[in-house]
Amino acid sequence: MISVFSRDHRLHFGKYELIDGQFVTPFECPERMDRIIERITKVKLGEVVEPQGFGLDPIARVHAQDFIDFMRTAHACWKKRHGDTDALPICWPSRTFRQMPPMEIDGKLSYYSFDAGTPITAGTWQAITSSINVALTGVELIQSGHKSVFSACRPPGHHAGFDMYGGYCFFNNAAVAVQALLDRGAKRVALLDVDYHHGNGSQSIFYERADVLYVSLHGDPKQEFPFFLGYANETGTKKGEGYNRNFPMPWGTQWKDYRECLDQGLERIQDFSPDALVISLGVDTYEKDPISRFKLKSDHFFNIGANIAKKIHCPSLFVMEGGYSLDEIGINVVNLLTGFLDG
Ligand code: SP5
Ligand code: ZN
Repeated sequence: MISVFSRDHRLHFGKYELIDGQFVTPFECPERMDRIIERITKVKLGEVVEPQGFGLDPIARVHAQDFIDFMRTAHACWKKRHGDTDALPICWPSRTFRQMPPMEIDGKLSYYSFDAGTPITAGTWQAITSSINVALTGVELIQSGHKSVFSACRPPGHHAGFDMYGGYCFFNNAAVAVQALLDRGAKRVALLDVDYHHGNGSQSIFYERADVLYVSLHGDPKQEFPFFLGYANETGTKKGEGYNRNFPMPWGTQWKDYRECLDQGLERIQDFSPDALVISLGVDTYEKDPISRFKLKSDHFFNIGANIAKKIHCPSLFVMEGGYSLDEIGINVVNLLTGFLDG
């Protein structure tokens, strides 16, 4: 399988995220991607190519223009006020507040974000635009005839919504890829999200649409981040009614139960008969993941890939999302991809 990768991911390297009441070095760190690429090279999964540039237009197909402009200028504005530190929000326009961006950068960060775990740094803009190019180069390769491609996106994307960042995500790489596939001729695209966390951004972006089926397997939002979306009764609205499917699972979920949900999700995708499949590939369902609570073992990622390949027979683009166990992230990602190739 061919992979797309850019060294620019290293330019996004926050010093702090707020988690469990403490500021710690972010779990979403450059070493994650280094480990993945190391493993891909070691097992000779296939060629690793650099991304082409696609500009900002494909991003604007999914994200608000004011949000894109904010992202481009956020750290420079922050630096003027506070120096070259991580830009982090400190309060949010919850419920009875007015929903409008204020003038000052501190308030703008709050308006456009939903958590304090997602620092913006001097290099974030270049890293997130490169990450989008990595996803879009994957689309290009799929359209030039590759049956499957791995886009080694970092930072990840599935928590990022129309005009909102958070959960380590800024631009939604998978959603931009889905929209690009549609804009280049696909009639229906399925987005399968196997990251441990619900992809609230991906769900909300496509929630009213019937040309994109979103299927997600994740930690139950009544227990788990992002807490406020991802319930089973969220099935889509308007034309999108029936084109959103959530499989929330409790803490401690093991392969047996996970597999049943995966099978149901894949059956729904089969019924949809998509022209292309995008997989939001997170491996934070792993038993030793430091911030998650599912119990999948490394071998099970092989099974996930194989089950996808057995049930869905259309061009498939894998877009990297989460996974924070540095010692096994490479093994788990490559297991899933090789399982898919062998399946
Ligand atoms: C892309 C992705 O996987 N984003 C995940 C963002 C998770 N943010 C923090 C979740 C809070 C986890 N709390 C458990 C702490 C374990 N000690
Ligand atoms: Zn995750």
